Amino acid sequence: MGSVRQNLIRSFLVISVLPFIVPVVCADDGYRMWLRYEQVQDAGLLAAYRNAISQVVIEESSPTMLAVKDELEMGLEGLLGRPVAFSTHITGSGALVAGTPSGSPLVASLGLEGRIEVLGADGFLIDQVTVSGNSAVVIAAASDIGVLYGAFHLLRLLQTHQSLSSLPVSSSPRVMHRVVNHWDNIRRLVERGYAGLSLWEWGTLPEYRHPRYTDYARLNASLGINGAAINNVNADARFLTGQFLEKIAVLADIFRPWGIKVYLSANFDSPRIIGGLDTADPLDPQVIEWWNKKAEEIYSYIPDLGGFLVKADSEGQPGPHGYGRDHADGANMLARAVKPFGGIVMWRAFVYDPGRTDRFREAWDEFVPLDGKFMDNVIVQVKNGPIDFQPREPFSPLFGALTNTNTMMEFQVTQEYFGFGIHLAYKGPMYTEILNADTYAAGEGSTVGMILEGKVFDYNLTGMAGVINPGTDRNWTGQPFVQSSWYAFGRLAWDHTLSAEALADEWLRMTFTNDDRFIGTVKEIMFRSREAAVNYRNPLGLTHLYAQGHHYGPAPWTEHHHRPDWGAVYYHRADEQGIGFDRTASGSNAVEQYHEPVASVFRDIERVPEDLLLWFHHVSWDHPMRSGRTLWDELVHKYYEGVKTVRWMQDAWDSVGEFIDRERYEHVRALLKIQERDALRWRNSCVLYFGSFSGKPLPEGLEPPEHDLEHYMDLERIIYVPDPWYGW
Ligand code: BDP
Repeated sequence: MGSVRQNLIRSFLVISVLPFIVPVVCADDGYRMWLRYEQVQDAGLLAAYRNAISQVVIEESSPTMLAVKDELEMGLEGLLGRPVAFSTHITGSGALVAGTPSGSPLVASLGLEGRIEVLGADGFLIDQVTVSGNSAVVIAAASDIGVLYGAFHLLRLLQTHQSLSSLPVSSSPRVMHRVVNHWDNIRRLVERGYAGLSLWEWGTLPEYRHPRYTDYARLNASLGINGAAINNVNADARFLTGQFLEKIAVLADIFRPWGIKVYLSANFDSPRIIGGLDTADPLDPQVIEWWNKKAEEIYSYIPDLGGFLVKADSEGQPGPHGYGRDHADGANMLARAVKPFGGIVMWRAFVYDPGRTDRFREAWDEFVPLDGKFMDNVIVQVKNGPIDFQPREPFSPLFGALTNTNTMMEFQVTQEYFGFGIHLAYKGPMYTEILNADTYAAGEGSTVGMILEGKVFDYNLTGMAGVINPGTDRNWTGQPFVQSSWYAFGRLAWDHTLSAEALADEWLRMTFTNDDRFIGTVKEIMFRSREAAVNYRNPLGLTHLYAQGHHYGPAPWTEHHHRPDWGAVYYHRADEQGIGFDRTASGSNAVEQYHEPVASVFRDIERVPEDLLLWFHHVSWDHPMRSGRTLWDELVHKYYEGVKTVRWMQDAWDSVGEFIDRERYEHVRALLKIQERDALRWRNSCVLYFGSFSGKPLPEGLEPPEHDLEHYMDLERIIYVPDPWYGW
């Protein structure tokens, strides 16, 4: 974090000559993300914090406790605007004590064991205590990692200007495996990444330990993330060879003190590709033996590898089907190989074959018959919706259907379907919409979040994964607000009951400023941004109208003859009568995959939520909507509303420029301009194209599209696609 010290010195100089409360706006390139640790500007709070914490007492010296020490040192010095003394014993009032009862006699003497035990290994407690007449704040946990999470939480309280009188706080994670997934390739191009090259420098590892690796681990650990699958699920088998394992082992060493385990995406055909066998049949003894040996070798490099992540029999990736076997055969073979080392297998359920009736149905149809057949160190990783990370999908019906198979969530943080590294689209509300959805799998209250937590079915492994996009861009994510979705994902993986609003608030305070004038406006921008993204692309339950391949601009006209489910017309099914995909009994009947009463609600055109309408019904253009408009008019209005919101976002952002640094202000401002251009193109393309079916005019009072449909169809070929991985 090279610029931290410089910024601190600058802030200190300004603060020492001016009275408190003068906004200090320093240059910021976004590198520090939400761990900025700028000095607290509120004079009263600053004094209270300085009073409460004037020294830090840490008795333990494990690598993780050294990480705790480093983080507290940097964080407190920044926030309090002065160095804080570190020692192994209390010298007076105002101590911050951090440790575990088993490693710190001081923490053990506080009699907190009972309160700590109930929090589990990763949980923490922060409280005010008195030690020999001195008041102190204690961060206590059963493990060093728990202390680390507590330290980050305390720093977050200070960063967001919380009063310490709200102590005690205690917290523990609701799921076990809180994992980020990288879609990074050996060539360092990041699939759907949009923020530079892969963070992992294969050319200089294992010798060079780029400082960014540690900062990456800190950022994730601050959220409670405890796993990172470092390579693309479209996996290159060479990652499993010694040449790369040696490099990956160094990453694992760097991440370990921060509580982050490395996972590897494994290519199912590795025994053939790098092993010299002529089959990868999961029941073939030679193949089994190959994987057992391979696991042994991998664990000799990385003794605490988390395990494998596998995309099999999906979009051209090899898998057990190629050998006449099923997903359970494939997953269990790998699970047996890693079991002796404590590893697990995250087996993805993102599967769909060409030519079946309805892509929506396929994951459920393939996995439900296998329920109960997976080993207990397998966890099936399911995308939030039945299709593919679209701006709005109903929850995947697999949540609630796998009663005897560990099931985890896969969210996407990177903006594959949300405008890449350019558009502003905070995904927090999308995540909570899914997590809070009630599946009714075991009666009312069986929300997706409760299922993930293992509260509905008896899962022995629980987890949540997020596909993140950091790359070599100085601010890690390209569009700065992608950081907010990463933040929200990580915090929700810790506790799915948190609200997207509270998380936006926290993130803004930590990432930009605590000035309420800024927070109020920008929180609203964030909140409206997701719905805008839905509205200008695919409102009312339309989906996947993207140009195929890169998924940036609109191409609702695309037909794919070999893979109909890779063309947009497959999804919207517009004709002269109406639009939408009939998934009721008269169509694919995918609604039957949901429990009651969800199935009945989705199947009923009068009761289905309107924002999911066209996911489940082919609806006549004249269908009356709740607004009193016809479906056609409503659809067009939604498209126009999307653009209007983006224009509002631009104005709102302009109005708060004075509260933050120029760099990030101007960056976002420029990106919003591009977003407006793109939103217009989406709106005009879709309205003109669908109008060619409905034959209806634009509702009165709306500005007509500037060009005709042919013009917008041409743009699909002409306009540069900002994604080096895709290759334009
Ligand atoms: C799709 C992406 C593709 C991924 C795939 C997956 O377009 O790049 O490989 O998901 O999740 O959304 O496997």
